[in-house]
Amino acid sequence: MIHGPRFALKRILIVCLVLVPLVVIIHRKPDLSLQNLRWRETSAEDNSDVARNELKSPEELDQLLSRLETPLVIEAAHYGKNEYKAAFNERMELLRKTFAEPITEPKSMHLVRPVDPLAGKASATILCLTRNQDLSDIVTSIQQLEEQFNNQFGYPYTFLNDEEFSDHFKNEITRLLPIDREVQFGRIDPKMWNMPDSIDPEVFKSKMDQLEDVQHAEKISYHNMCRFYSRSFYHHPLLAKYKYIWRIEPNVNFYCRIDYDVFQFMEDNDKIYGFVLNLYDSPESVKSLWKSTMDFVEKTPQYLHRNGSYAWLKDNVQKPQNYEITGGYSTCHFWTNFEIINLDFLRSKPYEDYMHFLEGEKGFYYERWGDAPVRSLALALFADKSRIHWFRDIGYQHFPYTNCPKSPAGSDRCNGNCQPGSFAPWPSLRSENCLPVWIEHIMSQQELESY
Ligand SMILES: Nc1nc2c(ncn2[C@@H]2O[C@H](COP(=O)(O)OP(=O)(O)O)[C@@H](O)[C@H]2O)c(=O)[nH]1
Ligand SMILES: [Mg+2]
Repeated sequence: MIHGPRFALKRILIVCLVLVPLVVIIHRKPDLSLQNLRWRETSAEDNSDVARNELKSPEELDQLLSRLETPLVIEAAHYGKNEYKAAFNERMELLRKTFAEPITEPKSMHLVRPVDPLAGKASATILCLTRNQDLSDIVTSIQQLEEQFNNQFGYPYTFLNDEEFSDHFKNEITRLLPIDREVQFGRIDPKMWNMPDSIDPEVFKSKMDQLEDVQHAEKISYHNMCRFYSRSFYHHPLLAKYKYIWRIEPNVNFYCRIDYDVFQFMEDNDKIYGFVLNLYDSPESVKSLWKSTMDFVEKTPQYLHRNGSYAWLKDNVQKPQNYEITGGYSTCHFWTNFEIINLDFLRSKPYEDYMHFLEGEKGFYYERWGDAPVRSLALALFADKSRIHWFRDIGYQHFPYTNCPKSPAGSDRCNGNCQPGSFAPWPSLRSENCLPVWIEHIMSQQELESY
């Protein structure tokens, strides 16, 4: 009798402990299916490999390392012209079919609309690295991004430059945006930007003379930019308070309205990286990057993610010469002029250690390593592939490449200024598209069905 009320109290407590969180979950995310819940659980678990020091066994590490040594299609090394053509056509057909499907926006779960109290509230900024003379080109990019997305969400802008922004630049940008919009202008510390002392300018020059066919190889400023975007930008004090950035560049086009908060989408779906275009690179620009990366991986194999995007790195079918020249890297990479990044990934130990190692390899100057292949290698090796999202719905162009979704009949979401499924103005560039590898070998069923 004495224990009766206590027992009842205990029961009430247990019921509350179980029911209250359940009610909260159901209330917050009314459309969470069991499948989605599982997806969240899996990616959260996988992501914490390094952080939780979940050591992989020597056998598992051997398996992962051997996948990094194995080309995607072993027989492709002996393909004749006809076999190559058949394989290439199959990939183009996959692209054609994918882009023939009308889409709007992720069917996902819970999209945050402009009226939602969470709209515009993610810890995020739109990031533009520009020079003063790029003003008119960055204005056209911003006008379109505002019109298609940001006038509904009001995310702040951060402008960075290796020189001081002129008053003219700052005034024009401020005039362009609504009066209450937060805008920051920052100068980059020369130590973050300039060629470091470890690089010998004479050696740099002689190496670049040999790379004359590689775009921008002769421009020191381009090397500075690639190194900055690879290993430094996320340390800029103006970005310290943000978790996400959306990078934009001068002179890009946005063709379709985005009526949901993409940063909240990243957060809600546990994504760390969003891209729209995915290409092969000039192999001469990254001739030793794969070898350096494998040296790093051999020193730190525990950083490898067991659900990494390895097949994408190992494609040897479409550009066998790239695979050959780099000693085993397809050169597939996310085209980083558009990227939405969870900066926690860049600030993580695997990424930072990798950047430190690459800096010592000197390829930002003695070759012309781009931030795109560097970022892509880090993501493919150290991140769970299910946390990388192809924003199929974002109509985008940075010359000469385009991502142009097809809309359902009657939809006015896209403005008609791009041809659905178009990729490049010249057919000869079709082979530069690495998206078919991503679609076929990396995307899960869930991702494939997410539009
Ligand atoms: N402030 C500054 N920005 C640069 C410099 N070089 C390139 N950028 C920026 O870096 C990004 C990439 O440069 P871009 O010329 O578009 O390279 P591409 O797209 O690879 O041809 C753009 O946002 C440029 O505005 C530079 O020397 N100074
Ligand atoms: Mg550009």
